[in-house]
Amino acid sequence: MKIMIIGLGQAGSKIADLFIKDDRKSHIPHTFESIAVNTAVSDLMGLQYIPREDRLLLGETLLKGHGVGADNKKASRIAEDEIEIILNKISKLNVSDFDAFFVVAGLGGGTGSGSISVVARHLKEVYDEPVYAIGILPAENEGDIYTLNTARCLKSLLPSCDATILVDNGAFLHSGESVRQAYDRINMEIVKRLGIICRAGEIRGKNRVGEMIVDASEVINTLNAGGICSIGYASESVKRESFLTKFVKRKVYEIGKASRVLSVTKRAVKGRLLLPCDYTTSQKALIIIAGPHEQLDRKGIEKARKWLENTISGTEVRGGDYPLPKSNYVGCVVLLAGIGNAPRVKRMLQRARDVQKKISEEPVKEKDIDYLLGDIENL
Ligand SMILES: Nc1nc2c(ncn2[C@@H]2O[C@H](COP(=O)(O)OP(=O)(O)OP(=O)(O)O)[C@@H](O)[C@H]2O)c(=O)[nH]1
Ligand SMILES: [Mg+2]
Repeated sequence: MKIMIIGLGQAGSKIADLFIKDDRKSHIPHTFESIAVNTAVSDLMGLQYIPREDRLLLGETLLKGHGVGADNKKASRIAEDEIEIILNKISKLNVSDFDAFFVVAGLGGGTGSGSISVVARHLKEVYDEPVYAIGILPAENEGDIYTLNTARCLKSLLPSCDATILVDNGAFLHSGESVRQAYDRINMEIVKRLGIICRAGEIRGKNRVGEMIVDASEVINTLNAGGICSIGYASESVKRESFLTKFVKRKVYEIGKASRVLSVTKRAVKGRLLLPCDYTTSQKALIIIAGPHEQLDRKGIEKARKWLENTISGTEVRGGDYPLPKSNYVGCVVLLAGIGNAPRVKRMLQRARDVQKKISEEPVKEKDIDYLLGDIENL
């Protein structure tokens, strides 16, 4: 599957840059291409893998490259005014080769939060390919302005793209750790999980063709459920098979493999999802089992698919494998789409409503001074 990533703001650009770093480690054909967009020149300079000519600075005359300072309304206006800069760049990158767009941003800041739905809307107007958002929710301790920005952003983002994969920064914190300290780990989780989903259907030499290939249309059909999506991951280390185990103990090993595939799938769904949510309310799901050939047990994948089908509200669960000949792990990625109940998002929206109310009731200090000066005699 070939994906064009548009990284917006600092979080979005860093994650896009990491997608490219990870992608360039493997052989061509590449899965991801990316551009980065920001209003702060310093953040664009910090990127390493997205070529300089594909890093776009918006609002230069107004902001002089200094950013919008968490003002997502200002960023939204700038993105709307300068959308041609982004669309022109994308049109030069052979869009007909791509299966889908990812627009990526931290939803609590200014630039990414304000521009992500503007970009998604314009891409949908211009291209037939689906547009998926990857949105980073601030951790609950990140402050009121981040919460309000996120709520404003989600209101326009959800209807602007085909599906929105949410990531909760708070879900990945170790105790005593700050959000900043966790960024690299969270970004790696996003790139690892989506990398497996997007690469699973690619043919990369004889030993790397799966028996149950998940091609682009299966990923797109799953994401067609729309709305809010999340992704789970779990893995288990495995011993590589010797000649002896392969032929003499075949039966025993096969039973073990099938139940391993089922248990690793259950752990992926019940463990740390990118967005913690009630997974049973999903409309559609996709399971990918990655690992050495001999571990990708067909019956196990079928069992895992059946189990998930009986677990979620919807009935469409797709499944497939992704051979990684040299791996010592069996990994499982589960994409959950069209999630009906995400308490974390509801809590955040409730808090945003409270913040908005507090702001509208707060006496504005400048107005008080103006009011008091009103009765003072002029010079
Ligand atoms: N997971 C993750 N979150 C990040 C990262 N960098 C920033 N964030 C989060 O993203 C939100 C802020 O968004 P940024 O991307 O920094 O803001 P921006 O889009 O550059 O907006 P302005 O700087 O205000 O113009 C906060 O919730 C941060 O915790 C990162 O590398 N990874
Ligand atoms: Mg920034």
